[in-house]
Amino acid sequence: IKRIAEEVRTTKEVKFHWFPRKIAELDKCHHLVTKFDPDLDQDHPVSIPCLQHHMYGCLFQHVSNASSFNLSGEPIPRVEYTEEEIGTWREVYSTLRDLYNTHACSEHLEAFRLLERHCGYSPDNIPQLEDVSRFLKEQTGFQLRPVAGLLSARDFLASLAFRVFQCTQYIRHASSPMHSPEPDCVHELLGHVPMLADRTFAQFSQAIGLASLGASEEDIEKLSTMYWFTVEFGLCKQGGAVKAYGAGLLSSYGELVHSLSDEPERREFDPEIAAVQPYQDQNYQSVYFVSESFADAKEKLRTYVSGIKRPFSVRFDPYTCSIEVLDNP
Ligand code: HBI
Ligand code: FE
Repeated sequence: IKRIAEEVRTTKEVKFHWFPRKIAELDKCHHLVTKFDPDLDQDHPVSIPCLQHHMYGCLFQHVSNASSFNLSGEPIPRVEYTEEEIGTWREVYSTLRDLYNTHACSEHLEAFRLLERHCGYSPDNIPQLEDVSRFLKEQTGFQLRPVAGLLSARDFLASLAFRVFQCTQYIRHASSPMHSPEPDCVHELLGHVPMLADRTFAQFSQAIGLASLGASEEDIEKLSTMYWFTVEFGLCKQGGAVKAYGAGLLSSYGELVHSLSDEPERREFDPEIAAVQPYQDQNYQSVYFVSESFADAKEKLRTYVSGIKRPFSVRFDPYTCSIEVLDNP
C-alpha cells in the first residue's frame, strides 16, 4: 500500500518556483531589478540600479541598512536626512496635504491624521521607518523592511504574504521634487503607509501576496499588473464620489488631479480585466479602475485567485508568521 501511495505521489509531483515559508526567509527575497537609466533608452532595463542618479545623501548607508537588515526583531536603523532632503520632503508634503481633503479616500485621510499625531508626519520631518513600522504593526500587523530599490515582482509580492512591506528609505533628488522614476520614501510614506493602516486594505494586499507564492511567471505578471491598477493607481467610490487610494496617485500631485479629472477613462474594477490591461510608467495612466469598496475589491480578488492554478494551496499562520502549504487533492 505504501508503495502505491508513493507512486501516486511521484506522478503528481509538479515543479513550481521556490517561495519563502518562514518570515526569516524573506531576508533572501530582496533581489534588486533595474528600471532604466535616463541616459539610455527609457524603455530598456539596465543591469545596475541607477540609484545614484536619483538619490541624494549617503548611498552606502541606505544600501547597507537594506542588505544587513533581518526580520528577527531588530529595529530599522534611523537615517539622518540632510536639510536639502528635508526641503524636498517639505515641498511635496505641503503640496499634497491640501489636495488629500478633496481627492484621497477616507481611509487614507483618517490614517494620515493618526500618522501626524503619532509618527512624526509633518512638513519639517521625514518620518523614520522604525516608528512607522511599529505604528502599522499595531494597526494591521503590517511591518516595514528597508530595501535599497526596486525589487523583482516575485520577491516584492512574496513579502506581502507575510504582511511585510519592503520599503525604500532614501529620498528623490532635490532637482526634481515632484517626480521620482523609482519608489522613494516620499512615495512609500505618503502613498502606501496610510493605506496599509486600514484593515481591509491590508487583507487585500496580503491576499495578492499569498496568491503569488510559487505562481508561474505568467501569473506573477498578471498579479503585478493587477497590483499596479489597484494598490498603485486604484480609485474607489465613496459617498457618491470617486476618490483615490492608489499610492502612485497619492504621492503625485499631477496624477492625483488627472485621475479624478474628465480626461482619463474610468472602469469598474474587474480583476480578470485589470490583470491583463496594458500600462506604461512613463506618463499618467489613461485608464483607471474604480472599486465599489475595499470589501468588494477583496471579494472580487478572492474569486479571481481561486481561478489561478497551483498544485497546492497556502494559508498564513499568524501565530508562527509562516506559510502552511497544503497539497491539493
Ligand atoms: N519594489 N521596492 C519596490 N517597491 C515597489 O513598490 C515595487 C517593487 N517591485 C515590483 C513592484 N513594486 C510592482 O511593480 C509589482 O511588480 C508588484
Ligand atoms: Fe509603490
